[in-house]
Amino acid sequence: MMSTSELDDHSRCIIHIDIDCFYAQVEMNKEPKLRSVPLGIQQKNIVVTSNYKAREFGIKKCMLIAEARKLCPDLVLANGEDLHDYRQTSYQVTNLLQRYSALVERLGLDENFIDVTTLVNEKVKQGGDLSVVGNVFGESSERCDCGCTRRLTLCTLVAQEIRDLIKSELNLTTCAGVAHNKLLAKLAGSRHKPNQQTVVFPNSALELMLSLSSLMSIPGIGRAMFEQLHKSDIKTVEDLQNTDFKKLETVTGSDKAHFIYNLSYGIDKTPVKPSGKPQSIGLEDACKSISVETEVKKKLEQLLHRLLVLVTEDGRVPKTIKLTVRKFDKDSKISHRETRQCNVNPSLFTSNQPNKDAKIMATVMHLFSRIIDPKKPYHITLLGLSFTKFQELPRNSIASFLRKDLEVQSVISIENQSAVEDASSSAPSTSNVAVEVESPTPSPKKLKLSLVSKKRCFREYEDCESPSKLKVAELCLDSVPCPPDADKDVFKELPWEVQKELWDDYKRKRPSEIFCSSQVKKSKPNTLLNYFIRNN
Ligand code: TTP
Ligand code: MG
Repeated sequence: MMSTSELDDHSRCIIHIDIDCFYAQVEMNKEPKLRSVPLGIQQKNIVVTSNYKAREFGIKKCMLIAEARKLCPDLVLANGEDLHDYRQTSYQVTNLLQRYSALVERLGLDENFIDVTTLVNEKVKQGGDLSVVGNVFGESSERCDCGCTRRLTLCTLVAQEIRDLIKSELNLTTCAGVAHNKLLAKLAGSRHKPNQQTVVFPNSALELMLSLSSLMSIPGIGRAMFEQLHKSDIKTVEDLQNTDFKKLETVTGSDKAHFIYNLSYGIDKTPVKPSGKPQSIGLEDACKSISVETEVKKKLEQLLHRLLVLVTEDGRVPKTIKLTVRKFDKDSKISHRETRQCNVNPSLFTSNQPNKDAKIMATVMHLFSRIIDPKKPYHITLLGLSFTKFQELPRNSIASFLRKDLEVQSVISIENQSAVEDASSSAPSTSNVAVEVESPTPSPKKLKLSLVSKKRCFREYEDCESPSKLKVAELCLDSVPCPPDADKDVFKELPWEVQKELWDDYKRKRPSEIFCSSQVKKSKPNTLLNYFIRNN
């Protein structure tokens, strides 16, 4: 058996934070009366989590409601299907942790890793006697002499401070694990719950790994890998440690073999990767069966409405919308998902557009018609909507050129920040808004600057006369005529590809009208060149 200290580097200080009974705490903070009762959080017919009072009755995560009620007839249920408040709280916790280190990695909604090595190394220089705060995992009192003992001891103080801050600012209790890598920190944190913290020193890493009842308890080994290993008779952590490495490579492939072999010894070199904003923001809703378009539309309208709230809170400007439909095939009894996506007009999100929902819904329903043929019977068991790409300002574009120019001009003339915000809310430019929200934690100075720049942009664009003050969003290179039977306002807001498809569709159906009608003229391409000619 290897000794971890021979192979492992103990220089890092990692804290894993897990919020106690997360959804239940959010609900109890909204309604403090719930603190004194056994509380379950319901999604469909399942209790996804419960407060610790309810857990005393034996209620477990993902238990059926009926079963939970049998165990605890007085169980109070709160509906947890709308994740809005949980997401919001989750990001508040992450933001708070970012005060301690830039290296904060989110794991789901209620867990975060923080690498506080830099902070701890600063504290190490200060000297003084120290003792561990919280629990220590393991029987061994042997300590490594590379300096990790002092660092991890200091790290327990930092963990306590962080947990106190989360409690005082957000009224949430948490558990923390402290170790020199992510794997051990996560495992240590789950040892004493709720509202406690545990450190594991490197000499106890093996003991911690060998205490795991199943390979599935190792974060990093999922069900598929677990089953693969099981088939090869590798069933326990000890089995994995003692497996001939060549054999393991044939089971899992070389890279994975190295990774999980190291994990079994408590060695995890993966860094804490700072999580940016999510790459997509989406919602899904499973349903029994939907087979008429009015119901589809109603469901999608509800999803879109909630999704727009999330996007507004996120602050970025979406570029692409994606529709997911899960269809159930009655003959084969198989469900499968299909998705379609297309661009959305970013200006819909940056100005106070009337009928914004209706305009986006037109695009959504168009995507729907590309998945489902309404003339044939269908059974939908899930609908999902997400925004999958967000606008970034292209470097060296006319927009970024203008933005720089405007930022420089505008710093001088700020007096009232709230007035600036009002003006910016109706600013027609899309690009400038994207610049502001791309920065995850703008310093107050930066934020002020970008808000000002928005105000200035608005004014400049309003009086725009010269090509240099051209509205960037209007650099439309090839406009598509609106079919006479379509609503012009809605059509205007559709993405170019959708407009084109509608127009082509119209042309296909009624070619003669197009050539005869005096109202529908062949559109003149609106090129950049034309623009400059017109303005000069
Ligand atoms: P967990 O951290 O697993 O659970 P928890 O925070 O409720 O409880 P603990 O004190 O043991 O940490 O999950 C975080 C949240 O995720 C949980 O509050 C509810 C939600 N959740 C689901 O939606 N589905 C699930 O299957 C599980 C396990 C959790
Ligand atoms: Mg939790």
